[in-house]
Amino acid sequence: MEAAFAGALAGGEFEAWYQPKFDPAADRIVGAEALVRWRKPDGSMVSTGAFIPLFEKDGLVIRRDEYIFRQVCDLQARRLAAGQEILPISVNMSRMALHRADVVAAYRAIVDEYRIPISCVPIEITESSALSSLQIQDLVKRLKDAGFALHMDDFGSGYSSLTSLSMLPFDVIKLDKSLTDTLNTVKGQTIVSHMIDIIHALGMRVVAEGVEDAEQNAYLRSRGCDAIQGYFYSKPLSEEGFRALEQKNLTKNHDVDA
Ligand code: G
Ligand code: MN
Repeated sequence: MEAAFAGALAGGEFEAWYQPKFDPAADRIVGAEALVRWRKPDGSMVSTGAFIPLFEKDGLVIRRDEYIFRQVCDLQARRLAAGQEILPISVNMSRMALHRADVVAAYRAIVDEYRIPISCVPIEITESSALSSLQIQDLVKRLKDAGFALHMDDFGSGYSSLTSLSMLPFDVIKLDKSLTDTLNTVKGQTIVSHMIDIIHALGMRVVAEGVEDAEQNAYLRSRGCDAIQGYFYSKPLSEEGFRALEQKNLTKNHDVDA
């Protein structure tokens, strides 16, 4: 599997797919998250559930993350050249990046190489390891100093702690799907509603992940959640699918304005 993975990386078999983020109040696309997908030369897709956990422990993940980052910078550069609106597209950075001393400089150099605004490629990091929290703190600060917008991924799951909200300079907090899943209970609503207030009071924005139905969406919208990501609006899409959806969205908004 490891050899297959290295071969796939070299062979360009990894693709960035895009899951849109929507502003629930304005009902329009405000950004996207790039997610890795593996397409075999025969055209079949390898299930993400099957290969992501396998390589989370391996250094190959660092190269995969950088590859996807490059794909996203390339897409943003093409949008810029075409005079299109540049919506931010966030990329995931694995904790494995902690083992690469030059990761911040390398990412910054890629942004410069593609001549894109650094604000259009936010970085998502999971603050999930109590043991390495000092190292995470250092990485997050260095990314921030380099100019990157930072999104805390999967907040509310695993080892993510409330302390990190005050300690780390994130711009956006992404509420984990496990929190969204509790919205069918009054207790779950109470926690999420107050989390949104805390995050706003700290000067950060909130994205809810894994929103799958209209009730969850309506509640989050009523509580002022800044953006929604999940199957309710859209699954991750190929670049082509994402651009088509965006086009439809623009047309829709244009109709409303007219
Ligand atoms: O760790 P992170 O939150 O970056 O993972 C995102 C993953 O969650 C992607 O693989 C994506 O396909 C999946 N995902 C996104 N939205 C939904 C959703 O509404 N429901 C479920 N079950 N999975 C989702
Ligand atoms: Mn993510």
